[in-house]
Amino acid sequence: MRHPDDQRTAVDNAPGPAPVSLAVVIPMFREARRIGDTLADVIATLDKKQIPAEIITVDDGSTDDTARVADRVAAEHIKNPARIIYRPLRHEHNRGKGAAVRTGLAAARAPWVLMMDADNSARLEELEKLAARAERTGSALIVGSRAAPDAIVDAAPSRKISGLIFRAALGLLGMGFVRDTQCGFKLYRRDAARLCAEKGAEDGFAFDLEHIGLCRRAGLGVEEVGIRWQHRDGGTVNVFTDGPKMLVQAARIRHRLRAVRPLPAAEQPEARGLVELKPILTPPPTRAPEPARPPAAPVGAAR
Ligand SMILES: Nc1nc2c(ncn2[C@@H]2O[C@H](COP(=O)(O)OP(=O)(O)OP(=O)(O)O)[C@@H](O)[C@H]2O)c(=O)[nH]1
Ligand SMILES: [Mg+2]
Repeated sequence: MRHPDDQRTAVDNAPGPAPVSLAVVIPMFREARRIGDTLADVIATLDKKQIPAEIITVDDGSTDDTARVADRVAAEHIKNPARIIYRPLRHEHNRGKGAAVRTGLAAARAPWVLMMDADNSARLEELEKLAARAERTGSALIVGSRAAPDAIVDAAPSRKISGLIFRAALGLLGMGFVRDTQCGFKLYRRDAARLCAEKGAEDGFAFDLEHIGLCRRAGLGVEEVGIRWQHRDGGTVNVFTDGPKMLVQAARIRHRLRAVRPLPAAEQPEARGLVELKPILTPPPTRAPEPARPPAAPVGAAR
């Protein structure tokens, strides 16, 4: 069932198709201290790679200065608002990361949507690895991973161990779809984004698991790609309280996923016209080399 807030927040002032290749969705809850640097880095990276993009921030009912900081940094750093479109969305009340990501996915108009955490633990630089895998495999959901063999992770051992425990528990539930379901860095093709926005129901931190399960069951293809991850202090996930809650959510998700059927071929045509990956894969043209200068006169030759 749709939350009454969904309508208000999923529709903003920019309906219709946008001339963008990528949407970057950032869920935020009390991120006033961390979102500024993240947003500045996202904008700089989009500029460097010359990717036309919309940045969709979803403030999940924060009571601090999150929205104001994000607005200020966007206004200061976006130099070309036709190429980088800033779309701030907001939930009146805190509903959870899963609900915020759904709002962002529903609002996105780009052919590809990157969901990333507000603390920049995985930088937008990592997008290329995910896009390359999407191009190679034709899969619709590419999940960044801290547990793939080629991942480069800087995090406390306790954090890694809790990740392993969660993964083992998911295995027991028959939900070990990928090594790292929970990483806050995932690339959705538009059809996958729509499916998750429409069929996803999990508001809490386990929503990632539901998205992976939905895309798998719908036959859209899910891939896992190792990324560089830098743990940042100031996080909100508490492994002791949120861990058990997430396992309850996982069991609920498993139950709901049983009802999901593969998408009939007629509902998958987006997949064919959607592989507009070039703009996010191809590096921008490098500047033409400067014309060769005439050789410098030997020292002391023209006195
Ligand atoms: N919308 C929403 N987002 C949240 C909520 N809690 C956390 N987030 C967002 O979820 C993302 C990840 O949260 P973090 O606080 O970084 O989590 P963490 O404790 O660092 O855990 P890891 O990043 O997995 O190591 C950030 O973008 C947060 O702003 C919430 O209640 N609602
Ligand atoms: Mg974090």
